[in-house]
Amino acid sequence: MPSNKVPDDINASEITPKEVYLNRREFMAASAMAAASAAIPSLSEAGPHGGTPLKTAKRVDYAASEATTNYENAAGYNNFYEFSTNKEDVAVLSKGLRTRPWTVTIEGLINKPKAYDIDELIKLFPLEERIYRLRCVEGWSMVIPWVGFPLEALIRRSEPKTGAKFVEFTTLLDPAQMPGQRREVLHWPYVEGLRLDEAINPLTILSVGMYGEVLPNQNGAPLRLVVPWKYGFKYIKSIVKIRFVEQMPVTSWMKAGPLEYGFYANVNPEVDHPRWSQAKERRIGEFLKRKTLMFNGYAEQVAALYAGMDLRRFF
Ligand SMILES: Nc1nc2c(c(=O)[nH]1)N[C@H]1C(S)=C(S)[C@@H](COP(=O)(O)O)O[C@H]1N2
Ligand SMILES: [Mo]
Repeated sequence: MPSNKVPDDINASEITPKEVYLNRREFMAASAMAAASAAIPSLSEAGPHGGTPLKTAKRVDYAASEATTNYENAAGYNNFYEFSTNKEDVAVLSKGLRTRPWTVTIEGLINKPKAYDIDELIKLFPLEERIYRLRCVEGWSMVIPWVGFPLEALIRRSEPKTGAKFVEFTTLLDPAQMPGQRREVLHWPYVEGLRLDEAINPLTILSVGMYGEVLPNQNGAPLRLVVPWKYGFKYIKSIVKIRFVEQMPVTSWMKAGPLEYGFYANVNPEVDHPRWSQAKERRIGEFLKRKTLMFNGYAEQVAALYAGMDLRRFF
């Protein structure tokens, strides 16, 4: 069940002076370079945030140099209903999630179905750093330096058949490890989906890390989707299955609130949520609200995907 309250304003403890995160950003750039020049990191060599450093082949800033959200907020203010509906509790409750060994099954309408071990999967594709805005449907936003690889690379390798029109993603189902799954907060397991052309768009990545290190559990370790022109709920975490299908998948949020959470979920300041406006957003770490951008600022890259579609109807 989606939360029934209009999102709270971000409390004062989350507001970080600009100098602090700008310095952090420079610090991050330096540490990313240090990580890149290091030998293959072993688990004992933790990065500045305590995670294993990841090597990236290239780095592109898709957030117009807007300040990167500080790590403590990105890793401490999380939506991950499998653990808790309280954003501040997710980090602690997800600490024990076992992310190794981890299998990701690629199946459905493809010529090359396969169960990949996560470490095998990660080694197949060069990792990149992508700095993207993330806009949650609740009205807050962040700028995150993700580490990942284009979903397109995995899709090409899997050779979709002509009947494949959509891609369905599924999160781990394990109530023993995920206390939130012991309650019917959502229809478990969490399911999300993309149209195939959205899935192969160059902006779409599978993320395995952020801030130069492996993903913290609360951010969706070991593998999560990142689709920066869509609302945050599309960024499904801790993926165990990717299935190619002919029909549009019915996602967990569509089941929870079909009039509130559509399949497309494109960020659109002109189409309000039934219970609140989507015209503005509060960037975590900033005081004044800023205007939400069409397709979260990525219209140039993705608007053509929706040419001729009524975006009020296909919300
Ligand atoms: N499996 C799963 N994935 C999920 C969620 C969830 O509850 N379960 N929440 C979504 C929502 S609403 C948002 S805004 C983002 C938040 O990602 P973050 O915690 O890394 O900022 O994760 C998305 N992915
Ligand atoms: Mo969200």
